[in-house]
Amino acid sequence: MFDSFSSKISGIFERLRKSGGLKESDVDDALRAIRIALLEADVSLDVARKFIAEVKEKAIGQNVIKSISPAQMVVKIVHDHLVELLGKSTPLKDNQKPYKIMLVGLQGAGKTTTAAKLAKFFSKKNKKVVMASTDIYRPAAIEQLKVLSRRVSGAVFAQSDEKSVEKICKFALKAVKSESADTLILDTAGRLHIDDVKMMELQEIQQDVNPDEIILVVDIMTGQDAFNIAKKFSEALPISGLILTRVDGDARGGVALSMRALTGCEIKFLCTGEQLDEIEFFDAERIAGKLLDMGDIVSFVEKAQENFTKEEAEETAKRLQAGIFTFDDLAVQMEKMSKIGGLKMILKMLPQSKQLEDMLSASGVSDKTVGRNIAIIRSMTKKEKTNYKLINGARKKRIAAGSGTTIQEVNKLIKQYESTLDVLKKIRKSSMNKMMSMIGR
Ligand SMILES: Nc1nc2c(ncn2[C@@H]2O[C@H](COP(=O)(O)OP(=O)(O)OP(=O)(O)O)[C@@H](O)[C@H]2O)c(=O)[nH]1
Ligand SMILES: [Mg+2]
Repeated sequence: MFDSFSSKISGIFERLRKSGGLKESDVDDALRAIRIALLEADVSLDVARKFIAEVKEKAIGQNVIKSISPAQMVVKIVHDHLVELLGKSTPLKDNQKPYKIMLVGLQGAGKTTTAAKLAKFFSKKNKKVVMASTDIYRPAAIEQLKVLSRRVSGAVFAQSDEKSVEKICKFALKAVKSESADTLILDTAGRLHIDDVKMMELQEIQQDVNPDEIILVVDIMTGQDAFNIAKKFSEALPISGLILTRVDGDARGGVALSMRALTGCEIKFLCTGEQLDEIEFFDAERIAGKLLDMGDIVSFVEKAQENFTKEEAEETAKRLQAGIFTFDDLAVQMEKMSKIGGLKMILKMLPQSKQLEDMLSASGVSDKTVGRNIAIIRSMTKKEKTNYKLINGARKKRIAAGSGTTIQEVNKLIKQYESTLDVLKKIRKSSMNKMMSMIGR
């Protein structure tokens, strides 16, 4: 569903990221492009406008810490806003027994298929499921659910000869009791239009069954109509959540994006095909991550925010500017970088990463050796750390023994440190400050 929206939006961020130094106009351009992508995905104009305005306000007010490029920050802000827009759903209360779910919706929305999918979903969670249908109107509708129920191992279809909705409900509740079932899934009849008669029948079922969830099944292909359907049903029944079906097509992703904002209804599941396991629990975080396809950046920014303070960053930058880079500095850099997910990931994400990669490969720092190298540095004396030329053969032996490493490893680290100093000297005059601020903070 989200494929084209997702690829558009990641394209926008890709360009933003490549632009390196970021001007406000770059952010503006990106936000404009995101707005268009939202509208193309069928997000309503109001929702798209509000979304962009909020992201912009947050982006401008944000204290961007320097380890993060502004582009990364924008990705993070957009991500968080997407999560908010999609809306987190409350966890299922399926620990209570019996847990009764009633499915409602317009004709052809996918209720019966979804009933079977849910039965399978809960069966897989080792719940004993009873399925029943009150659709006495469409010929073979009850049979349809019965046939589907055979494909759900362990589920019981409450087969009754009753012809009234009320009696079918009673029969279903009895089956739940006699089977000592955990879950009841009750399918109801769909109608072409929302009318009072239909709503009254549903209200009566609600009173008879007293369900824990009344879930509205909405076909996402109905587009903007989906909002009206949700509103109308909510007016008549205490809808506890939505299940969106036909989320397998590419278009109309905007319905999912704007549903929460426009109706206040929680989305509980997405159905992505006709097969019984094509249903997934609605997880706003995961969907936002998928939409942006930039989960790595989002978690990087989070970790960086946790691990680096602005003051620390400024201090490091000052020292580097003055040409000071001791073994302690190296240890701090290595430690911080390993904390925020390893060098490779950082390099992948930073602008100007080619230059940085050269520098780091010259310094020979790799994720694997970080722990051992830090141990070596900890075994050095204060003087050794600031003046590596003091480290002679005897000292190397002591350091190796103290850190549980070998003299070769100590030599290697010193060599790496030397070449880092060399590289630092070379690039200091140009854009060093900027670049080091990126790995350092
Ligand atoms: N592609 C796709 N098709 C679906 C999905 N869910 C249901 N369908 C199909 O949609 C058609 C209608 O589904 P039903 O489950 O019978 O819909 P209903 O709401 O029970 O219909 P009525 O009982 O007539 O109101 C069937 O052909 C299903 O296979 C979905 O998520 N994706
Ligand atoms: Mg049906």
